[in-house]
Amino acid sequence: TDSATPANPVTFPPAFLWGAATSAYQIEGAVREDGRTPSIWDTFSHTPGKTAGGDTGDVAVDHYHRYRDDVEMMAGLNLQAYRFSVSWSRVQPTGRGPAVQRGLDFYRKLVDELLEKGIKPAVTLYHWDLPQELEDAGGWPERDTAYRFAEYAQIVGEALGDRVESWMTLNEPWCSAFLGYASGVHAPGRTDPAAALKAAHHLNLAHGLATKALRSVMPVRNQISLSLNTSVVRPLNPDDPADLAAARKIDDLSGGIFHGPILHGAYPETLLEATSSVTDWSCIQDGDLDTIHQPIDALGLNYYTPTLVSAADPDDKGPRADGHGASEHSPWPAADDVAFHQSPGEQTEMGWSVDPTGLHELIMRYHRDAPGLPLYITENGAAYDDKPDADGKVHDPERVAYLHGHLSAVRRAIADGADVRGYFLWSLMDNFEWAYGYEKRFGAVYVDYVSQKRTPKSSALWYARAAKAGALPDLEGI
Ligand code: GBH
Repeated sequence: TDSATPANPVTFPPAFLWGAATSAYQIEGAVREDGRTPSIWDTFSHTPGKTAGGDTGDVAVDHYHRYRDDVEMMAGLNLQAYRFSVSWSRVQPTGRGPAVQRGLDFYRKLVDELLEKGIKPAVTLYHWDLPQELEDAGGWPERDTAYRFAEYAQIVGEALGDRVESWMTLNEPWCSAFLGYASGVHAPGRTDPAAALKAAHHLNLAHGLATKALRSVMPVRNQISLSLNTSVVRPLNPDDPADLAAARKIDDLSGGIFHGPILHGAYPETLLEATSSVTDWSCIQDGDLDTIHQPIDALGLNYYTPTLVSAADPDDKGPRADGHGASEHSPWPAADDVAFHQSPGEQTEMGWSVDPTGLHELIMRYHRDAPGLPLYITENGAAYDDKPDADGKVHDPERVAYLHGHLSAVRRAIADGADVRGYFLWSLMDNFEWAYGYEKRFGAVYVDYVSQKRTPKSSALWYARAAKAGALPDLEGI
């Protein structure tokens, strides 16, 4: 059930991993230090009009200088695992060639601090910050970028493979391809649907090539995976075949386009047909699908909210619920016949509806489609309008309820047979929320952006108790 009582707590398997997640550009700052060069997010955030308030990641939450204190804070919050990403242009400033040791050293030191505190590091190699030089050479729509990524993966794998067991190649390739190259609300801000579809294929190829490269340099015990943000797509009217077709199309464009080749070695036929007016898919070369279809050791799922769609009159696009800032350009290629609707129910500060049933549905889907593959929830969380009280404490009962609801959904999926091994709350602390800048706070820990002071919100304290007990504390007194 969803409501834990002291007599009947929602308990998790003992080995279940309680973690939190961040990404490099969102927290590190220090964008010009130790040889780091600009990534596409430096360029984009410094382009007027691209982010709320012109916010940039120049300082972010200064984690590059505060990582020791941050790890100590994680330990104080009983975290068992920490998922972070590596900034490619810190390691390979031009996106190619030899590594900068000072860049690698930062991650070595971070990992050593984590291990010393008994916190399991989980590394994401790419959380959207392509070296600008590679974008100048064509970016993800260019095939060579996939080979550059594999080279970078090998460098980081060689440097950290002895002490990091958990590896993710890509975070949410959907966002990289379609928010970056179709709607343009993310870096590099291009609005070319054909380029976005090519980017998607090259991201898949990059994942496959990097997986091979990592295997060639790392101990066999290490686990390789990636994090997908497959939409949980719901048809407005489940009895209307046109709405079901719309849902199918968005499911292909958000999920099948990645898990098709990665898990099953093929793109869905329905996807290839639906997008044929935009691309002939000649970017898929002989052997690519075999390369992409590498065995992986786990799958990471990121979930925030479901997506509600119906069929639309192509001339009257209808409402578009797009959680990523206004753009006249859709992130969905060849989907003018789909209308997007606000999902029912309570909403977070992002305008995203709170619906834990979607997380259960998502997990069960991969439990069925990828039998035997261990699953991790690599991101889940919510933005709320958090402010310190007069006593300096930050009370965020909505976030506690959000976490309780979603963790209960994870527990239900485990009871239903799914092999979910862990959960990473998004995010450890408030940070640079991409196009929304610092306006949206996803952290369990509050950050004062002037003093950089960290204050655990009540959700962080609640989650710390859950992590320690391996069970969800009830909501009394929150
Ligand atoms: C994640 O992206 C990121 O990995 C993380 O860096 C970020 O801070 C966090 O979530 C919070 O945003 O309505 O058409 O846009 C999540 C991005 C949000 C993408 C929901 C898909 C729904 C489809 N996802 N979105 S649409």
